[in-house]
Amino acid sequence: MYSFVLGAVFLAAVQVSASLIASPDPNSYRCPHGYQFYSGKCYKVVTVAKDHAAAQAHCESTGGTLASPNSQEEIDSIMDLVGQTTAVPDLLWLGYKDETYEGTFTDGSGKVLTHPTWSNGEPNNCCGGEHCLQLYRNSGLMNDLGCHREIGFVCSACSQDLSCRCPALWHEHDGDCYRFFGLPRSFEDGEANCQSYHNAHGQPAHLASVSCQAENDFITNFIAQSWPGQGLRRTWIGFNDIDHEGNFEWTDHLAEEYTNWKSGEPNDSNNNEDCTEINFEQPGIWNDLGCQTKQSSVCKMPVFDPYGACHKLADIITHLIGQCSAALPVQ
Ligand SMILES: *[C@@H]1O[C@H](CO)[C@@H](O)[C@H](O)[C@H]1NC(C)=O
Ligand SMILES: [Ca+2]
Ligand SMILES: [Ca+2]
Ligand SMILES: [Ca+2]
Ligand SMILES: [Ca+2]
Repeated sequence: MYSFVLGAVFLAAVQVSASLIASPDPNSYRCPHGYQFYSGKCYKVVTVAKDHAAAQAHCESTGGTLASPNSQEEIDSIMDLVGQTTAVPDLLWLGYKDETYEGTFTDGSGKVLTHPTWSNGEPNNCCGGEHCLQLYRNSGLMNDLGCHREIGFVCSACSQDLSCRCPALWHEHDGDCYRFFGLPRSFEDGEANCQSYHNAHGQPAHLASVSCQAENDFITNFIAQSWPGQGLRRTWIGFNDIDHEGNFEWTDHLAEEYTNWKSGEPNDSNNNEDCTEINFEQPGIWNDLGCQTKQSSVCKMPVFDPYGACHKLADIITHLIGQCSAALPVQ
């Protein structure tokens, strides 16, 4: 009897979740104000003409970023929304730029454009330099255009659903969100900068921890991609022995044994090296260094997962009837 009741509750829960996934109520997705949920993300087509920097600032001030589609599917979504909007200018900004490394278009999170749909003869870096990516309203094809031009644009933002789990400009990889910051900062300032960001659970970012070789490889490539053409970027990660000399700990309290020190490191040179950098002399290699050194930093936070706080079936049921959602603050 008891197991029958439990079974019925289980089935009901499965049915409720299946119906939620199959026919989502658009209002159940939490998009920033003014954004429209479409095919897994939130979008906003802006018809007021702005230059690229002002367009990006507008998107950021409304909780998103300039849209940076990287699949035909996402371009199709954007074209659908553009088609449903009136008075859209012929030219629209997307988020990619190649001003850092000519010919390589990246968005603000370091994501490289890998599936461009260039218009014939583009990108041509015409007329003394064109470094911003523009979409044609009618064809959905791309062109590089001077960033100062004032045209329409498309913002996108994360909806707090299962498909879009990192904040704007953060890169999702294997259950975490990463972001590279090129502005030179001390270890402490780098960590404080990371902690000024959080996911929709309210969990803050920290300087990245590294749990295994695969993650070390990912972070190494991510740094290289985020700043293409700039050589090896020595970058803070979260490992430090500030509290107890010789006893290294992660700022996010990760408890894993993995390290990737250069041989002879950590050497606590001049009794004054308590913080860890990656990319010391060779890609991916660690060194301890004085914490006041100012250099790049890489941050990491767990992805937002609406069910992550609710692993147990009972918790999922509670979530579905609305109580658990109190633990999931709207961003
Ligand atoms: C100790 O590490 C520093 C880098 O933090 C390096 O410049 C120095 O050469 C190392 N010292 C020795 C003796 O290996
Ligand atoms: Ca260019
Ligand atoms: Ca062009
Ligand atoms: Ca030390
Ligand atoms: Ca050292």
